[in-house]
Formats: sequence, C-alpha cells, structure tokens
Amino acid sequence: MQLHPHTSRRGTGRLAGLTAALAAVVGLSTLTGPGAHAADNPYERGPAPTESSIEALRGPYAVSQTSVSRLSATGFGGGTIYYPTTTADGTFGAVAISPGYTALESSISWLGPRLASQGFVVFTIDTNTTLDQPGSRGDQLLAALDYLTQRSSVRNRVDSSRLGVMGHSMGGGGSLEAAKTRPSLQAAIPLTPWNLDKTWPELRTPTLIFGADGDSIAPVSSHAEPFYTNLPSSLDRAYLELNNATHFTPNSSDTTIAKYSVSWLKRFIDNDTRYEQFLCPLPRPSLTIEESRGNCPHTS
Ligand code: 9J3
Ligand code: ZN
Repeated sequence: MQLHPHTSRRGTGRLAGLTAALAAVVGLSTLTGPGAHAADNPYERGPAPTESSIEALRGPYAVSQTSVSRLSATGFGGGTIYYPTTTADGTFGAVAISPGYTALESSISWLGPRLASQGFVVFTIDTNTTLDQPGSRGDQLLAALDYLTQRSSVRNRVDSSRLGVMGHSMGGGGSLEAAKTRPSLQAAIPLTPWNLDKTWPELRTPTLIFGADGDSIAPVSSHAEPFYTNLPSSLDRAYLELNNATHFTPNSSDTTIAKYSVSWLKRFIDNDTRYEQFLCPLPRPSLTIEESRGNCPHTS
C-alpha cells in the first residue's frame, strides 16, 4: 500500500510525524516502560528474557497489591491481587490461582509477586470453604477472574481476553475444570494436581502440568501423568515432574516452578515467542527435573 507522505497507519498528519521523528531521536525506550522496544506483538511486555531473568525472585516490574475481602467476593472467598504498579505499559494478562484442600491463599501467595513482577495481574484466592472439591474450585477460579476483570479496582489494567488459571492439588484439579468450562482461557498450570476425573479431552487451553516425584497424596501415576496423557494430543501441553519433590513443593518459593510457569504464561497469554526458548526443546532430566513430556514446537 502506498502511503501519502503525510499519512501513516497510526496517527494522522504532522503531529504523528513529529512523534515518530522524536521517538527515533530519543529512542522509544525513554517513552515507555521497562525495556520497551518496537514490538510486532501487541501483547509483549517487558525486556527480552534470559535464563537468569526468569529464575529471578523478582522480574522487571515493581508490584503493588490490594486485598479483596471475603464479604466483597461473589462465588469465591476473596484474596489478594498483585499487579504491576506502572500504568505506562498498557493492560496486562491475568491469572487466578487456587490453593488446595484444607489450605488457604497463604499456601500459594509466593506466586503473586513472583509472577506479577514479570508483567501479569495475579489473583491468589481463598475458596468459599477449605473443603471445596475440584469442580467447585474451577467455578471459583472463573468467578475470581470475572471479579478481577469486571469489578476490581484494577479492572482497567487487565486485558479481559488474555486470562489463565493455576492451582495447587485440588486447586490444580480445579484449574483443569476451569479450562474445561471456559475454553477461551489462554493458559492453565496445575501444580501437583488432584482430581477424580482423569480424562480431559475437552480442553482447548494450552496446559502445563507439574508433578512431584515423591507425591504420596496425589501420586503422579494416578493424577498428573494421566491428566497429561488424556489431554488432546493436538493441544499445546507439557508435563514436568519435579525431582526430589513432594505434594507440598508448590507451597514454597520454587525456582523451577516459577521459571517454567513464567515461560508458559508469557508464551500463551502474551503470545510471546521470546519465551519459546525455555520451553522447547523440553528441559532434560536434571537435579530439579525428573522427567519432561510435551509437544515441540508449539502450534498455537
Ligand atoms: O488439595 C489437595 O491437597 C488434594 C489432596 C487430598 O487431600 O486429597 C484427599 C481427598
Ligand atoms: Zn474427564
């Protein structure tokens, strides 16, 4: 297409031309957020990642938090929203995270600032009761995402079309239930998940399942592994089995969980192919990873 000298795809006339010229002179990064550059992908956030940046305790974004009281919540038990403080980088994708059976939000709260500092709005929730089963936890994750995008004080910071779910144990089983219910979800990450339903052919959401080699509460042989195997083979999916780990490994800060979760959320919520290098080829067995399975390259 021929562009008139004084028109372009973005902006109109003299002012846009002046802005472009100014940006060229001073560099776009002085005008926008952390490590910004002219990106083809409108959902890309933050600087180019490295092995050390995805392993770091905190990513490039400063994080703020706000609590959601149980009384103000509908369909879940309240929680805490962690979000990038800046408003200079547009909206962010978001993820809701459920704890497991008998557990509170505090059992998964380490993921809030860890993931938000990489450029996501993260909602760690309490459930209605600590005894709720995976199906209910799935519904509650979806209610929390609806609260986040429609009613929360940070709703204007969230891109409601780019959402994901995570959870521990029955909360991980709940994240599979949520993805089954709402196929528009862009990513699911069950952490040492537990569910009586072993078959997930309905899922259309790219799913990364973490198992733990020493899990005696949700043994991988009857939970994480069959869940992975019974996802559609056409789906972008992965299974990472943590080495020297237990059912409760996801309840404390864990760099292996963090680095691959960040990469999965970036790759599928932000469509950020800069993170594909950490997911494909699959990580080889190591001191931290007992086994890995998945399709490479990814197809969505
Ligand atoms: O959420 C979980 O930790 C599920 C594991 C469990 O206690 O299952 C027994 C019913
Ligand atoms: Zn099923």
